[in-house]
Amino acid sequence: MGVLNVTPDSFSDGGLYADVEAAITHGLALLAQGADVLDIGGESTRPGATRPLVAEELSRVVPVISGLVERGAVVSVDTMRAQVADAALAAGATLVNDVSGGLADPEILGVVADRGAPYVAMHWRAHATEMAGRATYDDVVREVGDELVLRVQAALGAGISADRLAVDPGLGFAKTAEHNWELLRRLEELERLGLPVLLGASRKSFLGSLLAGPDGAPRDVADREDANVAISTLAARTGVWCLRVHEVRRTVDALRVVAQVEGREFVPSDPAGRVDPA
Ligand code: PMM
Repeated sequence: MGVLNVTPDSFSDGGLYADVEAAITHGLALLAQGADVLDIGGESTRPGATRPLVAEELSRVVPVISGLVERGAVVSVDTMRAQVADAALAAGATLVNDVSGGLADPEILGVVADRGAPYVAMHWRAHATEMAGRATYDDVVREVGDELVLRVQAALGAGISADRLAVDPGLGFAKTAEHNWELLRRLEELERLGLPVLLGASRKSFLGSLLAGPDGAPRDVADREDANVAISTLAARTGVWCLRVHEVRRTVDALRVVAQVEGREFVPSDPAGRVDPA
């Protein structure tokens, strides 16, 4: 899954693709590098970010989604809002990636159910202005799993079928760096949910801290990609279904290596089925 943030303020690529044509060009480049799906988001969730108005979010994502779908892309919309999910699906998006797992706007679950779209429920506790204060756990892996079970139950209750669901532990969302590492150490434990797992390390700040220089300054965002590829490689070995990344080619190379080592052929799945968690 290639990340395409059409926001002025996302931490890694904010402002780069705010213009529709620039966004479409970048999306096509990610597809050429081997992305199966493009995840288009119009709201930055970086720690402390303020929310855009609904109209703003719609005007950012809908033209980019239509433009890329017209050019044959399979598109996911990264939104917590029912109204945006509905407009995105109407514009041709296939999948809804909700970082709040239906907590921010519970109506999103009904919209997804009505349209029969695949849905990714990410672990989330609070909006970006409050999430740092919610990063307290006794056992982060158990609690993230338990809270995801509740989100899955809500999705099923709203009518989304089990074979349309995937989950994501939400690296960096109401989690400290140590929480993220613990989740990565024990990723297999999420298998108890019985659902495909999506993972997005996408150059987040825990990688910047790990790679800090001798002066303690975090490694620059643009220079965290090798660490990101290492995570993708390890995650692929544990059977993660989907990796959400900014640099597609390097991740695809890593996945090809993993497939080779595991004695499998690397075959990107077919365009119709490739974003179907089932
Ligand atoms: N991270 C971000 C945005 N959307 N969606 C899912 N499913 N999982 C994530 O970890 C996730 C997400 C924020 O990171 P970005 O700035 O790289 O988009």
